[in-house]
Amino acid sequence: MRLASRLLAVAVLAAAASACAPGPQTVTITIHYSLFDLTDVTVQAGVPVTFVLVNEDPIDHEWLIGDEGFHDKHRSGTHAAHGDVPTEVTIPALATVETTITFDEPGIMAFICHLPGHEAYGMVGTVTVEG
Ligand SMILES: [Cu+2]
Repeated sequence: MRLASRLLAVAVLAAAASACAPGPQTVTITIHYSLFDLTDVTVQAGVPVTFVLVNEDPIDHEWLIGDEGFHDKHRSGTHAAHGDVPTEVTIPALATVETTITFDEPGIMAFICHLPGHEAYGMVGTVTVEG
């Protein structure tokens, strides 16, 4: 299952990269035992990317994506839950949540679960946005 979703994400990215005009991109990230199965994602700038976040754990997790300043703020944040902003998502236990983001600029963003202890445990990944 985890390998299958990883292969699917790679296939989707490969298809998007080979197309003349970049089409919509979908990236599936599965959370299992408090770890993301994909931690190194590459997408194209200026193209909407739908992240399908699958939480296989019996506890909630977060998926917050941004630069260093964004994460510094959230490490000390007191938000109980997220959901109004596409870059700040709470994935309830055993749920799947989709969020669509268009990255305007090339660069590297981190996605992190900021629930207490989860980042230190390893719930961290990066999205490389290519121009
Ligand atoms: Cu978590």
